[in-house]
Amino acid sequence: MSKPTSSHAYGIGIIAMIVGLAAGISYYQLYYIPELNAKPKISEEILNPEEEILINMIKGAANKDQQDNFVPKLVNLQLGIDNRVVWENIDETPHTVTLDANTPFEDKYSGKFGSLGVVKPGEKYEFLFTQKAEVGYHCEPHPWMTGKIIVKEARF
Ligand SMILES: [Cu+2]
Repeated sequence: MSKPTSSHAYGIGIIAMIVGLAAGISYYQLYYIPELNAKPKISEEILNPEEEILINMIKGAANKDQQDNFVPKLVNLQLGIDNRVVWENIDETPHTVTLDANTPFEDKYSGKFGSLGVVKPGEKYEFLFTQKAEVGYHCEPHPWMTGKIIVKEARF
C-alpha cells in the first residue's frame, strides 16, 4: 500500500519540477532577456560628461512682456562633453520644462523629456541627453517661455 503512494508522490514531484523549470525558462525569455536588451550600451563619456549646461528660469519670466525667460534660450550640446542639462528656477514663480508637440523626442536611455509637474522656485530639473536630438520646449503655464536644445555628436 505504501509503495504506490510514494511512487505517486514521486510522479507529482517530477511534474512540479518540470512545471517549475518551464516557468523559469519562460520568465527568462519573456522578462529577463528583454530587460537586458532594453537599455542601449552608452559610453562612459556620455553617461558622465565632464561639463553640464545650466539654463536659468530667470526672474520675471512669467511676465509676457519680458523678452528673456529661459537663459540661455538656444543651447548646442555635444555628446560626451556637455550633454547633461540642468534647468534651475531662480524666479519666484513655478515653471515647467515641457516638450513641444512639434518636436517629439524620447531619449533611448533617459526616457521621456520634460519636468513632471512644476519646477518650484529654487528647484532644478535635470536631463541627460545620450543621443542626437533637436528639442523644442516651453513652459506650460507661460507658453511664451520657449527654448531649444540641439544635441550633436562630439567632433574630436
Ligand atoms: Cu513659466
